[in-house]
Amino acid sequence: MSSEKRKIAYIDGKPYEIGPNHTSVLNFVKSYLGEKKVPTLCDDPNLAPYGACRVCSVEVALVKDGPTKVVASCHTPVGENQYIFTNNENLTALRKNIVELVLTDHPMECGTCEVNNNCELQDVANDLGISDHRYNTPKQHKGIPRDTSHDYMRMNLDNCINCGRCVRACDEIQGSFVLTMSGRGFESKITTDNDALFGDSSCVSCGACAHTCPTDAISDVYQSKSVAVDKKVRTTCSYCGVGCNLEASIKDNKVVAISTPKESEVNAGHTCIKGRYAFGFYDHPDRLKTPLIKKNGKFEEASWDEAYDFIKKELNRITKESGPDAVAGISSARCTNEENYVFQKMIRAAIGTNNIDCCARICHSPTAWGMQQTFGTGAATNSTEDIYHADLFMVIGANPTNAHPVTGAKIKQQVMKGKKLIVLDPITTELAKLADYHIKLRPGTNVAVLNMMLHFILKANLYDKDFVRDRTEGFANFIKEIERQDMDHLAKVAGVDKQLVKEAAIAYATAKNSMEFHGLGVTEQEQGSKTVMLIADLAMITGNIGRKGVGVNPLRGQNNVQGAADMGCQPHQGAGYFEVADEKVQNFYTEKYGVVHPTKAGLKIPEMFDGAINKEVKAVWIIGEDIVQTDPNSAHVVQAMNSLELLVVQEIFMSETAKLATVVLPGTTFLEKNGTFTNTERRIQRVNRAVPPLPGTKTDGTIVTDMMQKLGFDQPEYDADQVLAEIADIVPFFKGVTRERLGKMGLQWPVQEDGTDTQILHKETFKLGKGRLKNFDWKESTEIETNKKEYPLILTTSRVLQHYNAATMTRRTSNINIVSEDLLLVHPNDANKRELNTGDIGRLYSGRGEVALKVEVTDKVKEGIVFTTFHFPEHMVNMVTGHGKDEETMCAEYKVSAVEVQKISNQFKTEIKPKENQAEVN
Ligand SMILES: Nc1nc2c(c(=O)[nH]1)N[C@H]1C(S)=C(S)[C@@H](COP(=O)(O)OP(=O)(O)OC[C@H]3O[C@@H](n4cnc5c(=O)[nH]c(N)nc54)[C@H](O)[C@@H]3O)O[C@H]1N2
Ligand SMILES: Nc1nc2c(c(=O)[nH]1)N[C@H]1C(S)=C(S)[C@@H](COP(=O)(O)OP(=O)(O)OC[C@H]3O[C@@H](n4cnc5c(=O)[nH]c(N)nc54)[C@H](O)[C@@H]3O)O[C@H]1N2
Ligand SMILES: [Mo]
Repeated sequence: MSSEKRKIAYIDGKPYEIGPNHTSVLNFVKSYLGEKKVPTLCDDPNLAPYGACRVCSVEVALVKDGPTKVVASCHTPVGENQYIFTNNENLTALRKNIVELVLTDHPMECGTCEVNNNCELQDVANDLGISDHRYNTPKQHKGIPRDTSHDYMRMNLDNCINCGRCVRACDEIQGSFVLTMSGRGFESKITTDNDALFGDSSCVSCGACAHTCPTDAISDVYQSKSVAVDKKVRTTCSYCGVGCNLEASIKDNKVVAISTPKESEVNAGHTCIKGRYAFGFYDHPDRLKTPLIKKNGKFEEASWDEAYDFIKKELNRITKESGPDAVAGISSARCTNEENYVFQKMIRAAIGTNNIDCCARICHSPTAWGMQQTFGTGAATNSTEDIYHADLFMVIGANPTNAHPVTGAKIKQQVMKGKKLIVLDPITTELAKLADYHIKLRPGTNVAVLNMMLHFILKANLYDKDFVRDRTEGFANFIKEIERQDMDHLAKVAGVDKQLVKEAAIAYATAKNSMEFHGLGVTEQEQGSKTVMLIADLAMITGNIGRKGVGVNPLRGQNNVQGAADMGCQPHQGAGYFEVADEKVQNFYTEKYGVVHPTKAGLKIPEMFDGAINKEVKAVWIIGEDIVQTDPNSAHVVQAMNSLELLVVQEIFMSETAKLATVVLPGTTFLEKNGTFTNTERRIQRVNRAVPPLPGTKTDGTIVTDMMQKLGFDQPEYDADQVLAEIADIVPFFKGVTRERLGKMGLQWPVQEDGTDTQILHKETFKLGKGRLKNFDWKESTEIETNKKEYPLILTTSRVLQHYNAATMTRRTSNINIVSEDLLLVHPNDANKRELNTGDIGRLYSGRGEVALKVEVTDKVKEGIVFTTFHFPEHMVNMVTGHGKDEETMCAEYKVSAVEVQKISNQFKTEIKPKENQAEVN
């Protein structure tokens, strides 16, 4: 029992206990007596208390029967022995008068309230018994023209009551500072930065302003508060690994809008342009709606049975002729856990090969592998919520304000409040601009800079002796190897300032809680796994692991890439990360699946491509991954796919890969399916069907299960809950997971049998017992070593906020109006040498291929580096990227390609064909 004294305050005469989350009188009252007990207007629980409108006024006495004072409850702290009075004649009169004054400026005929009774202002007015305008003063906002310039929001300032919630949401949640209140008194109104039209402002379209607006003065184009809907379905976003909780509004069986639920652990009511607005792809006319079989080079429509029978016949033929290892599967990190689970089961148990992989291979496989070597578990050690408990952030090779926008915004907010930030990135990202230490290293030199940081910490004797002694092994050798590193040499190769690295290292080591995040700038490198292990070293020698506000935290990419690997979509590990090379493991799966488990090691994605070209792999089945556009060296991928006898592609759109398929099977989007996704902080969250599958399509889990049955495997009819139960039986860290237990907020694995989940890993001990300190020397990338003479620039590729990977989805939404092409960023000095100006078309080429891109000259990139994205098939940037890969996991080296750029006068079309000399240079 806690010995702490319980603190009590009184609401309307009754005692209530003050809890740790009761910061204001308002949230104290609301938590016990409901939302409606005290009316509010300018308050939003996700924003700092503002105290402007005073509609939430209450009376407070400090002693029983003592004199009372009227206070704004939203920004008055609740205190012990306060006597709070929420309702009396005085208060009603005061509130009524305030709202009547507010209404002076709000047109009674605005209309929102009549349709859906969904206007907060109207609700408050109704509750207070106000039915008409009392004051007849001129309406200050009358006649301000509607601003319809934005793709996703409307501004109708006629309705505005100057509560400032939109401005505060933009500042305090998103951190974009786009909206301001301009003018004074009666003249004051909301404007955008530079007084631009909303659509021309620097708005990032997160929608936080529309979401908080109490009157529809700013509203979503899709979700005006005045439109009545049939129902709202809570689900989880299918873009990035943040895993935002969303609420889909449904009318006539169509998704008409997406918003965020009030309660959400992950995103607290926030989300980004993609989660909130980029859902229009789901019923886009381009959706695949019937199975297709290619005959004589042309797709012909087929029934599901025809397609299944065709595949069955071909698979049987191929496995009979060449054995099951001539078949391979690539699973989708966009699909649910249940779908990934049944797919790997089909490949392993119904077909009989370990040739199964997923996009983690080209994304965070070095993270999973590297962390397994050092800690024993290859997943984020902490929770996103820990951001609030950290004192310093170190962001290495990640651009979260673009790629994980809700997490990025949270970090940004904390940094603006004074927490320290170290960024290692060759690009001046949005976070880099705010960083105390921006180490603008050359791509491919993370190992050099991390060795420097470790060296400076050890030399300054700033390591955590207790942690090193009690929780790690290998320190004696480690310190010797790190101390011998040559700082001047490493600073030179990385192109960084030694002093800056030293200061950053000391800041990381001396902050109370240092929290690390990393992304693809770490993993998509030849020394990717090594970098991950050095990051783990840094956390271990400074004791930044195993408690709140610290840790090693990969920002996993896809919505369910964590889950795809957890479910066994990797060649070397089955569901639950059991090594399939181990005989005991094979016996375990044999018993569970009821068929003999394959013993031969499976192929990784790049090995599947080589196998296809060598005719060892004859059939590939791909679910939701556009390898032609997104894997490196597109021409090589195309060659591999064209070498196959059977290519099955399960897709929602005719992607570049689907075009090469023998059979295309139309799957469904996340809005049409049930199941679970696991986000970057190991949180398993529910995906709930919002609308039925489009006619002609089937959920991906159903397709795979149908096929298993066709192949004669005894798999029950697809039901996501039943599959989840099977997963819980096999995967130890899912032991206590059931759909009911996941509830609204989900659970973070490992989940014990009784349903207890885990926010922080490695608290007392590592899975390996002691953490393993490992050291590595920096080595120049082979890609650079081999090609730098002919191709002196280094290309690094990444993403923009508005588009998502192959962008099959985001290109089919209004996001295309905001960004419609991949741009090539070139440093002014490099541009000068090549007579390139902003707006010119540059020919970007390497030993693999060439593409044409519009150039932007900018010092955002380091000299010698060019930067672009890979979202548009018209550009096909991966024509240029190469076969460099992480030495341990084969993760593609997308962050380092040797290239050259040349000005060209006419735009030429990118063609997917290999350069003749390709064989020598890749
Ligand atoms: N809007 C949007 N969001 C996405 C995606 C998307 O396509 N669009 N994709 C999702 C996916 S699959 C993933 S994996 C994540 C990826 O998200 P992130 O991990 O943030 O990946 P990137 O933006 O590709 O690269 C991160 C940063 O690495 C830097 N970098 C390049 N080379 C180096 C280097 O040698 N060292 C260091 N330290 N940094 C380097 C780049 O400049 C870039 O700023 O995003 C997910 N979210
Ligand atoms: N140059 C360069 N290339 C890169 C990267 C880079 O940084 N630079 N990053 C790499 C990384 S980290 C990754 S993860 C990969 C991502 O590469 P992909 O996984 O190929 O990218 P996505 O666009 O996410 O593609 C998924 C495909 O799934 C389909 N899809 C979406 N939802 C569903 C569904 O529910 N069911 C089915 N059946 N299909 C669905 C979409 O239409 C899309 O075609 O790209 C890699 N490529
Ligand atoms: Mo990724």
